[in-house]
Amino acid sequence: MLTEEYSELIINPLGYIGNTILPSKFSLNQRANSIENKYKEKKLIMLDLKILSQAMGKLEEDQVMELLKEFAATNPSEAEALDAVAACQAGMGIVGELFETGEYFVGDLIFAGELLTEAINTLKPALGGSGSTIIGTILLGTVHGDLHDIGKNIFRSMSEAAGFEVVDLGIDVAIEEFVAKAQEVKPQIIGMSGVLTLAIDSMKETVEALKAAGINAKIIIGGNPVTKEACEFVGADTFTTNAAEGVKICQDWV
Ligand code: B12
Repeated sequence: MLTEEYSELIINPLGYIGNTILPSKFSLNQRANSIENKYKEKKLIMLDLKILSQAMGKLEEDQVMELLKEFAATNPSEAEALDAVAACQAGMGIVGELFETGEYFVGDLIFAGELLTEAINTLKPALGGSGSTIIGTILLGTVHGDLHDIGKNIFRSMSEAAGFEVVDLGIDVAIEEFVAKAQEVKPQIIGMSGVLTLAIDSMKETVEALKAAGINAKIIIGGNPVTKEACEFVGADTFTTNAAEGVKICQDWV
């Protein structure tokens, strides 16, 4: 896994290679070259996830894009790209905190959303190509009252790459729209996204309406505020705050 080996290397950036300390007779250059070779050997990349999160939190567009373009050029694996997505997500946590403390304003949230979309687009090639065989259909949308869609879009891209056909209803999706589309496309799975606290109530209302209409698709909810308790309250089958985990669950369901 990238993160473990990578953290070894960032904790000890020059003197160590994995658990091996290079004897001091080696010059700094030799040490640096050996580290570079070690990266090459293990197909590791010189992406500092902590610096990426911080740059994202500080909304340093040039730094974020430079880091990610260099990273994408190394042809990272999907797991490595997911580590980078998680680092970007952590950066959004910093943005959220600075918004709450009054240092950032709505304009900064808008910019953060644009920067995150740009960042994820750079990582998309590594997040999997589109599957040729359709393994199932997912009806997806951000629930009513909520306009956030970056996490939903990540889940959509990854589900499509895994072979799902995704019918994406977009953002602020009315309950009736979920119900009507579910009756029309008869998906095996319904995915609901939301990052506002109020999204949990919207999810509950939507799930109740779907059940009342006799729709028996599996229901998965995702987004920052979802928890086990929220899932029970909503009446969904499961929940996750991680798109990759969500895709695995959906694969197990079909
Ligand atoms: C960017 C952003 C915006 C952008 C959104 C742009 C866009 N196109 O989405 C804009 C500027 C529009 C915005 C608006 C607002 N925002 Co805003 N926003 C954010 C911010 C900084 C990042 C959100 C984000 O994209 N996170 C990164 C993604 C990748 O994470 P994620 O959504 O959790 O998704 C991951 C998983 O959860 C999962 N996933 C997501 N969905 C699904 C679905 C399924 C089915 C599955 C399986 C998985 C899955 O996959 C993803 C990858 O792993 C957050 C701060 C934060 N900490 O999150 C605030 C935040 C969510 N916003 C907040 C607020 C208050 C607002 C506004 C009310 C501000 C205002 N005064 O106008 C408005 C609300 C508008 C509305 N009605 O929705 C608050 C919410 C507070 C609350 N508790 O409700 C937050 C938490 C900031 C804060 N700390 O105060 N925002």
